[in-house]
Amino acid sequence: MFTRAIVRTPGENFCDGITTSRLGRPDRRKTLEQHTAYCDALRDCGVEVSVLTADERFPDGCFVEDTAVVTEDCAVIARLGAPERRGEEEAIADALAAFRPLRRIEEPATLDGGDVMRVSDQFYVGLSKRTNAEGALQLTSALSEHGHVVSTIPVNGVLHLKTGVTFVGDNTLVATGEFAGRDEFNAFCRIDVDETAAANCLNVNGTILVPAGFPKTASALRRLRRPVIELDISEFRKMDGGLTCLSLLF
Ligand code: CIR
Repeated sequence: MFTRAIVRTPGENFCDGITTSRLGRPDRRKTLEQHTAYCDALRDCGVEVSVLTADERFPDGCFVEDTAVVTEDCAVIARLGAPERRGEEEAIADALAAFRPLRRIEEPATLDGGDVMRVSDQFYVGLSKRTNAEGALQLTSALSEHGHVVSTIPVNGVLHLKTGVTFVGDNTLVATGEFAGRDEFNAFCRIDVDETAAANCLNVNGTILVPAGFPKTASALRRLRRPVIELDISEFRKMDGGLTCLSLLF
């Protein structure tokens, strides 16, 4: 069960962050409304939400997931793969220090939390443009001390591993594109979706948050007989972000 979340309010310059999408510029008012609705949904799932203020040095700072990997034993502070995002992790490390002993990913390693998918004691780490093999190795060293197992998965066509595949509980993965039908995931029940932006779902204490606008994925998830909340995150998608990216849950 998650009891806490850390999120960060999108800054005035959110639209100056990194993006490959061609969906246009985020609207400031809608961005803030969607962020507030996201925080409310986390609270509805029983999570106490700490909202950090924006830091205008970091337009991508609201995508806090990338800055750390938090387990019940420790918080591993990331060294972000995009050089212009480095530094975002410091405010997060300060916030997490109250709750967990900190470990750090050190140069030359890079690691973004969006590349780390946890399934119980198993961690899948995507080797992507943002996360390198040394990053996976250093994460393995930090987590294996606590009995966790880490394996790597190549990521080619999307930003992060969890852009294309997420674990929603009940031994079930939601997967799209290069991750649908992948051998490494044969042991799971699978919801393979062709709505590519819909695979980034978030399981919060048994409730599944799914991005709004993807009816096939939402109805496949409802068949799991678990509560499903659809959240509009159109403005975050414009900056390549999804549901998991917006919080650190622990
Ligand atoms: C970036 O390119 O780093 C941000 N604009 C989006 C990060 C999204 N984070 C995530 O998928 N975990």
